[in-house]
Amino acid sequence: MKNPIRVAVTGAAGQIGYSLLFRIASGAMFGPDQPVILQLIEAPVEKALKALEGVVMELDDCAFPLLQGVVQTSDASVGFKDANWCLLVGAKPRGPGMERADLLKDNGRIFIEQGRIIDAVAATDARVAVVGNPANTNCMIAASQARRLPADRFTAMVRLDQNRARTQLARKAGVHLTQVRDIFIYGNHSPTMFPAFAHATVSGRPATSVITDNAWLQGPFCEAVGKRGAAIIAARGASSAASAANALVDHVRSLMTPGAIHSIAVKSNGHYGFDANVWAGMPVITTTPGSYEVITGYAMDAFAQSKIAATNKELVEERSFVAEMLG
Ligand code: NAX
Repeated sequence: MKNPIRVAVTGAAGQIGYSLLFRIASGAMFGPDQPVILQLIEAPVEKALKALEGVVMELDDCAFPLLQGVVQTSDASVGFKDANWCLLVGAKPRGPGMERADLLKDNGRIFIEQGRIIDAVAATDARVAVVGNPANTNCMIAASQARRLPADRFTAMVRLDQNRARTQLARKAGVHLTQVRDIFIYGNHSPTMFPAFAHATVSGRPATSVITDNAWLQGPFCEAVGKRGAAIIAARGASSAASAANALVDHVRSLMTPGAIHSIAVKSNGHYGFDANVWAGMPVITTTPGSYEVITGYAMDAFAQSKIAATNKELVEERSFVAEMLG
């Protein structure tokens, strides 16, 4: 029997948590022979903690063979203790009439605190994946607090956007989505993100030679991927949850699979013209479990450069709203 992986999850009683925890405990994230211990962190709010109790009762009732323990707490220093993976799903939602700058600052305070505590108490090999919005900037903020853990351990999720883009291309081309490869997301997890269709392939051929409607690729395709979250809210009356949880399973599983090529938001280091020190979506290849290298070789045409410039501008602006918090 392998040693269990300790997985800390914030926002564990929320919508995404409710789809996510059962998949982690069933082996979908780390594999069918990898035991896990779930360390579930909720806000210190009675309703949330009560809901978490119910979720833990349901985890008990699943009798998952791989689940070796569950911690439930509102104390982040207990929840992140010795965690190998820290999945930061909980965040403050945007309230009615709330300015984007205020949302960034409110979440900034949460992610400063969580980044500091993770750096102090998580396992030496800890990896952090941020889902709570604004995910890229929250990730940058958490990483800013790390002294022990290197910045490349902090990633944010753009995999839902990659999965959405893959399905849209497959539909347009009239093929099964497994025929679509190498579609990567650049920039912010927001409507400014850029799904770089020029590098994608469909059935082994360049996507642009299979889908020759360039106006569709540049317009409705990019827009549909960027605004898919809003379309789901309009249809379902609630934001994406099961698909977001599924994307996080994909994000972590790809990061644990050497050779996997996928999109994650990482510290830019100036790649593809992104400002150094913002966290931007880009393609990576997993090298060893949990580690990756950015794939830097994709050429960007004028259209792609303009899309990257726009999403970079938004990331730089988000950073400026919280600059004084970063220390
Ligand atoms: P919910 O509002 O259902 O759940 C969030 C949970 O987080 C709540 O239970 C709340 O009590 C908890 N929480 C708040 N502050 C906390 C803190 N400081 N510590 C621990 N827990 C805390 O939201 P849900 O639908 O689950 O979405 C969670 C986050 O994911 C949101 O920020 C949402 O915007 C974001 N999303 C990100 C996506 C992505 O692709 N990166 C897609 C889906 C989703 O919209």
